[in-house]
Amino acid sequence: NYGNSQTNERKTIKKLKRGFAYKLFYQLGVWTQNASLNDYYLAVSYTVRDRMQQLFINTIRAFQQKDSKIVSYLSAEFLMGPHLHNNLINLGIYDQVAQAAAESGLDLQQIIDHEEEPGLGNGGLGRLAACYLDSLASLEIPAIGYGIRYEFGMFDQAFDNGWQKELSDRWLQPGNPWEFKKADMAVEVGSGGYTEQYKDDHGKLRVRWVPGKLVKGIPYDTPILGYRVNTVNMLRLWSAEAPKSFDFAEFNVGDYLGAVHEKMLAETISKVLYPNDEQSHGKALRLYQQYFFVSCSMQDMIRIHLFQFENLDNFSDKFAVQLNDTHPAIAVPEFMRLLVDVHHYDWDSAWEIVTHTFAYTNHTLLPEALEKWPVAMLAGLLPRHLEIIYEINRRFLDLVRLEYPGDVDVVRRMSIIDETGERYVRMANLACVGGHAINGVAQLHTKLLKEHTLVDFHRLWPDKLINITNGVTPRRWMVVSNPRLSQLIRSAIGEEWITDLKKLQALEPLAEDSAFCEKWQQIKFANKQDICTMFACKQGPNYNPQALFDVQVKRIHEYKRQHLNLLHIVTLYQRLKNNPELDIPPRLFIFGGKAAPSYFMAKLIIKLINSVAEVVNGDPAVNKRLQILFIPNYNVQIGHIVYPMADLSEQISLAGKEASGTGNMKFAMNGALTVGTLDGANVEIREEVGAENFFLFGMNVGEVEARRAAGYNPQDIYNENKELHAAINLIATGHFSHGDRELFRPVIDSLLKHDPFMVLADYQAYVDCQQQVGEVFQDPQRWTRMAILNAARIGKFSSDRSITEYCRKIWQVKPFPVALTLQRVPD
Ligand code: DL6
Repeated sequence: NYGNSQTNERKTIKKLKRGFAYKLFYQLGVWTQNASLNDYYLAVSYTVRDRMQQLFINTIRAFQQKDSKIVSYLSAEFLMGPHLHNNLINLGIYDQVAQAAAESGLDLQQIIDHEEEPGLGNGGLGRLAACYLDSLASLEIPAIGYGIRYEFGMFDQAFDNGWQKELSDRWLQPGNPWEFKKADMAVEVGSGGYTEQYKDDHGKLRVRWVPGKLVKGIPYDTPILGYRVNTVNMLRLWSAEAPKSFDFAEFNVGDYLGAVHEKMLAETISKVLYPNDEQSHGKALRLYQQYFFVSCSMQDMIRIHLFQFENLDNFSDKFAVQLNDTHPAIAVPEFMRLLVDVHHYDWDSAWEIVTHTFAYTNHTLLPEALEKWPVAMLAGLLPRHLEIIYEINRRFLDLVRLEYPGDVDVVRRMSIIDETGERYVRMANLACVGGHAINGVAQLHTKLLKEHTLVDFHRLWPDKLINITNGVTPRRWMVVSNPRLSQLIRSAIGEEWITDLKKLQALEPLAEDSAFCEKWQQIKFANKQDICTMFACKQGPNYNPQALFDVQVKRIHEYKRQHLNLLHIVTLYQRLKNNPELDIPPRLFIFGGKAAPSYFMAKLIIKLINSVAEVVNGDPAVNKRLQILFIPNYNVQIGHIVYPMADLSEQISLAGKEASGTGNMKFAMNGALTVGTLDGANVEIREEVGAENFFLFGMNVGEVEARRAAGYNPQDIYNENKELHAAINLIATGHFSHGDRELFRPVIDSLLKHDPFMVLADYQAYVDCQQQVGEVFQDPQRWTRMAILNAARIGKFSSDRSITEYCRKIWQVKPFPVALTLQRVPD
C-alpha cells in the first residue's frame, strides 16, 4: 500500500508540474525562460483552480436541487485576503504543490507572497464576511456571498515623512486567476426616471417604475472552498457596465465621445470601495452602489428559484438572506418591488415572503455610523423604492400606534423616516422592520442594542433581537498563517481542532509540560525573528526578538484609542530617561492600521506615532529597551505574519464602543495575551480564557456612563496626574516634532478639552496594568503557561460556532453534503 501511495503521489506531482507548464504555455502564452514571477503565480493558481472545478460544479448543481436551502450573504464588503495559500490548505495539496514547484525550479512561498490580495473591505465587517464564507463552505452549507467587484479596493497606505499617503489599489492589474466572468448571466438595473400607474391585461391597476437609465451587472464568481469537503460555494461579485457599448443614436448625431462618457459613468458604479468612517449620506454614488449590487443579487436569486419552482411563494424556504449591516438594506423595498410590480404579488403576500427572507446583523454602536439617506436623494435615484418605503412605514407605524396609543415620541423614534430636520431614510429601522431577525455580534453589544440603539424595536418585538458572537476561521488564522504552531499542536493533539476548535482544550494539560512549553516558546521566538528580518529598524538598532512584542493592529480610530497606547509609550520613555536602571523588559511596540482619508484626527495620530517612533528608536539611551514599528499598509497578508508573532494583544477601546472586535480572537488563538477593557467580545474572551489569564483594566460601561453623567473633566486628571501631565507636555512642547508646538495641538486639545473616548480617565489603570504585564513577561514559564491556556480555551471564537448558531437560530438551514455526480473531464 505504501508503495502504491508513493506511486500515486509521484503521479500527482508529475501532473501538477505538467499543469504549470501547460498553463504557462497555452493560457499565458509564455515559455519557461521568459516567464515572470507573476506568470508563475498565475500558472500555479490556474493549476490549483482546476483542481477545485469538479467540486465547484457539483456544488452549483446541489444548489439547484429542490431540497437544498441556500444562505445568501449580502455584504458591501468581502475582505477575502490571498486565495492561493488558503486554497492549497483547504484542498489538502499544499505539500504536493510545494514539491511540484520545487521540482519546476520554483519557490512556492515566493509565489504565495506574490499574490495581490483582493482588499474589498475596510476591516472587521468585511473580514468577518470572509471568515463566514469559509465556515459556511467547511460546514457544507450551500451559500452564495453577494457583493461588489470593486475595481479599486481598500487604498494602499504608505508613509511620507510619517504622514499617511493613500495610493490606489490596483489588485486586478496582475490578473485575477480565481474568478470566472459569467457575461451571459448579466442583469439590468435601473435608476432615476419616474413611476406610473397602468392597467394590466386583466384590467387591474398597477404601478411600475420607468427608470431613466439602465446599467448592466455582470457577475464574477470566485469559488470558496470548504476545508477538506466537497462543498465549494460561490462568491458572486457584480461589476457594472453600460448596457450597450455606446449609444447608436448619439453616435449617429456625431456625439461619439458623449456616448463613451455615458459608458464610463456606468462603470464608475463598481469602480471604488468607499473607505468607512466617512460621512457618506451625501454621496449618491455610494447609495447607488448599494442598490446596484442588491438589485443584481435579488434578481439572481429569483432566477435561481424560478429555475426550480413555478413561483416565488416558497422563496424563503429556498433562500435565507442575511443583510450584513445596513448597506444592503435597500434589498427590502427592492424585493417588494420585484414581487409586487414585476411578479404581481399582492402587498400582504409579498410582505410575508420578504419578512421571512431577510435577517439583519448590526455591527456598530456608534451613532454616527448608523446609515441614513436623504429622502430627496432617494426620490431622484430610486423613486419607486421611496414610494414602497413610505408604504412599509405607513403600515408599520399603524402597528406602532396600535401598540402604544397616544405615544407620539415612540412613533417619531421608530419611524423609518427621520423628520427631525432634513428628511432621511433610516436604514437600520428599515432593516429591523423588513426582516424576521436582528442580531448583535457580541453579548455586550447585543445588550447595549437592546438597552439603547434598538431599545424601541426590542420592546415591540422581544424575541426578534438576538446575539450571535462573532468568530474567525482557524483555517486561515492558524493553519495558513501560523504553520509552526499548527504543526506543534497537530503533533500534540491531532488535527480535529481545525474543524472543531473546542478540541484545543486538549492542550490544557500541556501547559504544565516543560518540554511542550519550551517548543511553544521556540515557535513564538522563530515567528518574532521573521518579523525582525522582514522589517529593519530605520533609526536605531535592529528589532530584538527577545523583546515583548506589544501589538495593536486595527483601523486607526479615536474610539480604539491608539493614543492611549502612545501615552503609555511616552510614559515608559520618560521613566527610562529619568531612570536608566529601571527594571522593565525590552518592548517592541507594533502598530498597523489605516485611517479613513478624510478623518483628520486619525491621520494626525498616525503622524504622532511615527514621530514618537523616530525619536524613541533613534535615542541610544532607550532604544535597546523600547522600540516602535508602524507596519505600513496593514492588510490580511500582513495579518498573517502579525498574529503569530505577538506576545501582547492591545484591545483597549473605551467600553461600550467596539461592537465585538475579531482581531482580539485571532491574537488569542495564536497564543498572545490580551491587555483589554470590558468591551465587545473581550468580555467573552476573558470569561473563556479565565480572568487570571487576561490583563483587564479600565472602566466598564456602567462606570463610563456614571463618569460622564457626573460631568467628566479631563483637565482635572491632567492637572492631578504627574506622569500623564509630563507625557502630554512632552508631546505638546514639540519634543517629538522638532520643536513644533502646533503640529499635535489638535490631539492635545481634544484630549484636554473633550476627551470623547475618555483616554485620560483610563490612563492610570492602563499604565498600572501594563506594569503588571511587564512583570509577568519577565517570568517566561508563567507567561507561556498563560499563553497556552489562552489558545486552549479559545474554541468558542471559531466562525464555525458562529455560523452553526446562525443556521439554527436565524436561517433554519442544514448541511447539504455535495455528491460528486458530475465527473471531471479527464486531463
Ligand atoms: O462585526 C464585525 C466588526 C466588529 O468586530 C467591530 O467591532 C465593528 O467595529 C465592525 N463594524 C463596522 C461598522 N461598519 N459599519 N457600519 O465595521 O464590525
